[in-house]
Amino acid sequence: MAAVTQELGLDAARTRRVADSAFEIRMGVLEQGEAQGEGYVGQALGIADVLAAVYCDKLRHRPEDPDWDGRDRFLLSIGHYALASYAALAAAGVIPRAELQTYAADGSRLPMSGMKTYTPGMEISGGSLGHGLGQAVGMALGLRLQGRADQLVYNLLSDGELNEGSTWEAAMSAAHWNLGNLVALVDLNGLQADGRTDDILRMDAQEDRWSSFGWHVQRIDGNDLEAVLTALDVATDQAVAHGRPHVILCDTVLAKGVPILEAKDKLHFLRVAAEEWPTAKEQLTAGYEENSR
Ligand SMILES: Cc1ncc(C[n+]2csc(CCOP(=O)(O)OP(=O)(O)O)c2C)c(N)n1
Ligand SMILES: [Mg+2]
Repeated sequence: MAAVTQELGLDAARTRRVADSAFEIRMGVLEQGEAQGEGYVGQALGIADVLAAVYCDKLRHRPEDPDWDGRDRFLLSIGHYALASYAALAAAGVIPRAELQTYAADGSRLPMSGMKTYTPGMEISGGSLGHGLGQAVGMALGLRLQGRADQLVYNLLSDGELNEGSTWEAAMSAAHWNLGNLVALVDLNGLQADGRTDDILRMDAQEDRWSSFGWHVQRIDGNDLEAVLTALDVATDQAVAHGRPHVILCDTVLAKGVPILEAKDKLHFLRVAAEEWPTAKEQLTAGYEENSR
């Protein structure tokens, strides 16, 4: 990793720090899955590198004051990815790590689908797909109207949400309003609830689609931390009050980093036998140590 980092001009200590956070996020995802015996674990492991780069490097926020007015916004439109956000919020110090044990339990602040009113640091409620980008457009425009376009709005959406007309209405609006302070991150994990994304509604030429809607487009391997950091740097360096909105299309691998889970089918929602969780954690740790050498 060090050689590639140098070649890209990234600071090695920075990449290492974010890689540590990605490991912490993945472990937090497994801890939540184990506590509940099930959950949307596959997509959370897949998007962990992107969330580590956003929450533990790029996002301007104050962990001890999640409602700080000067913060950047991170909107999770895919409510079912909430355990990924919770693990990221714990890694960023917004919620206590031990609280991850309460994932999806009665009375918990960490419901199975992300809710603004329950969890510190959650900007919107998810669950009904296809609404996140529209809300992000409203927030980015609102911040600009208040003269605060230096505060960025990030929105993580899924490839399933690209089937929603509302996503493309929002994409058109963002370009119409020249929202250069908006960064959309799309998790292209190739899967939806009922099958492969390509089988349900064709998803080809994503770069061309976004670009024809007026967006600045980058497509990356979303599990390559250097690529993620570089793409985010490019997007945020070019973030301006009036300009093209940015989309980073992230190809990710479901259950990345945990071979026994990667090998499963029905990865949209995983039920895992109690005895498999310790193996999953061991595999995650072994892979991380291997990559850290
Ligand atoms: C408007 C709306 N339609 C349908 C659903 C049901 N639903 C929940 S998750 C999901 C899959 C969406 O695709 P994606 O987020 O890409 O799935 P994943 O990658 O997590 O498997 C669907 C259709 C929903 N929550 N909201
Ligand atoms: Mg998907």
